[in-house]
Amino acid sequence: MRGIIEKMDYMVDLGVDILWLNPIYKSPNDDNGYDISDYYQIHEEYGTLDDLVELLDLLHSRGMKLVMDMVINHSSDEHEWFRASKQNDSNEYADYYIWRSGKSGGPPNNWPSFFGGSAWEYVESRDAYYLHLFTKKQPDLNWENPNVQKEFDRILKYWLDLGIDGFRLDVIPLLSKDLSFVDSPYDDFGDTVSYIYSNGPHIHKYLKGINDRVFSKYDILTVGEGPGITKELANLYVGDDRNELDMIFQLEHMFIDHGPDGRFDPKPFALADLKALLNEWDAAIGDRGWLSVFLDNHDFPRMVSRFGNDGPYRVQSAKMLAMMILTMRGTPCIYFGSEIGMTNVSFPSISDYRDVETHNFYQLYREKGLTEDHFLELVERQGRDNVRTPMYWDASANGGFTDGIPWIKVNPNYLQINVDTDASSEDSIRKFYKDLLAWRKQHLAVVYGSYVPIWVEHPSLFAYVREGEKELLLVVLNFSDSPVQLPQPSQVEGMKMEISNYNVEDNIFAPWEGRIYKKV
Ligand code: ISL
Repeated sequence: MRGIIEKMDYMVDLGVDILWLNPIYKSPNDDNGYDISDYYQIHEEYGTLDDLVELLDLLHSRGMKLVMDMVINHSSDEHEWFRASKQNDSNEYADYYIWRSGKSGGPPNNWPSFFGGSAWEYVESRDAYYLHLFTKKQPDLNWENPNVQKEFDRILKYWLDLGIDGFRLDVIPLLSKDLSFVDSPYDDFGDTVSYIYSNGPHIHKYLKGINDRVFSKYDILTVGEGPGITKELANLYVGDDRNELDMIFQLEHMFIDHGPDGRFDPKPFALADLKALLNEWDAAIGDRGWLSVFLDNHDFPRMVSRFGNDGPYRVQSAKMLAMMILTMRGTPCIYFGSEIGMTNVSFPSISDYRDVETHNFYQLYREKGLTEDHFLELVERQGRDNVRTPMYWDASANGGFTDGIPWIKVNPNYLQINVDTDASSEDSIRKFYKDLLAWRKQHLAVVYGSYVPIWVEHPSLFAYVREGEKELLLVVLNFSDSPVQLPQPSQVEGMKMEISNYNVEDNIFAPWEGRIYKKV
């Protein structure tokens, strides 16, 4: 937090409105803070409560807001609730978690955990299994228990009373599960499991309850992370008449290149698939709900490496992707470092990686006979540590992030890709983001206007019209390494080019070129 305070001017200068912090509560860090052992304490490695208050005041004085992450589907197994719960089935906390007896010498059902292996762990003192949809150090809380609900009312109020401006709510559709625990028909670990586990029978009762008792009492933003929320179900969470959440992060496009076994089972995808998916989501949400627009976050690869070209067209494609997330309909979310075009990383050994998901799947894939080198290739493409290296400020040791030892090695390309180098380049990506963000704030059609896709069948161009009360904008983005002819030049007649990453106005779109036109 001292580091963020120190870099406040950087965020103000860029045009950031809201800062979302990943979890900073007390945690044994089995899953980078998504395993909370005390919901009322700040983890000392991030700073103190005083630091947080100072950060919050500073953000507010500079016109920004703070959204904190909150993990209410599971806690750490080191939380005092779980320590008590696992002792016996008669204590106050016995039903805070989901305990079941085993079946024929094994777990209660065949559910896999998102992070590999069974989702059930046996505990001798209770002669029962507890459910953990993530690691075994992340036991799922039992939301059927009114006491669990009361605990979280108190926790959420505690942070809101401190003055924070909202929550990003982790894996929110998992809060209610089908507790009949019917076997999953799938025998893979893929993202399909999120559709089985999510959207349980009481999910909307729980969310309406939290909204009624807590959220509605404050002027805040709530955004639910939505693995397993389908577009058909989305407006049940964010519809304007629902009183549940303000918006969700839908994740379907994050799974677009995952095969049946999930992220380490890569599958090619075509731009047409991505376009169709995003266009369908926009149509499903319509004017009733609201989404966040993003192409990367702490769980998925760097957007320039995944959706752009992090080789010869790194700068151009990073800017073009910025144009996309800043002009589609929804609240854009920028993950740190994308504004300087940070890329995926490739470490030489599995021991260089920190993420529990990577290590768990490494064990599983080794058992299946995969070599370390082969698995490393999969991790380089999809592992979460791609986005979890430090921020690179300059070309000094550790990218100027710390004089200490960072939790993970830096990407050797920090020598070229850092804030200093970017700033001194005529082609600065950050400057492009800054100008685009400032432009966006002057063009409300981008925020409130309708969204109408065009040229939907085109294999390389992603294009759409945003129309507000007073203006009409056309966005055209070339998602390819080759030049592309503008399909219908008549479409841009009577329009003026407002923003472009090449600044050449002709009928050919260069590789990864993006343009925003405005009707005059
Ligand atoms: O990436 C996934 C599977 O490979 C997703 O399904 C992922 O599990 C999902 O996005 C949930 O993520 C959130 O909850 C996890 C935590 O590890 C992630 O960092 C968090 O964003 C458990 O708390």
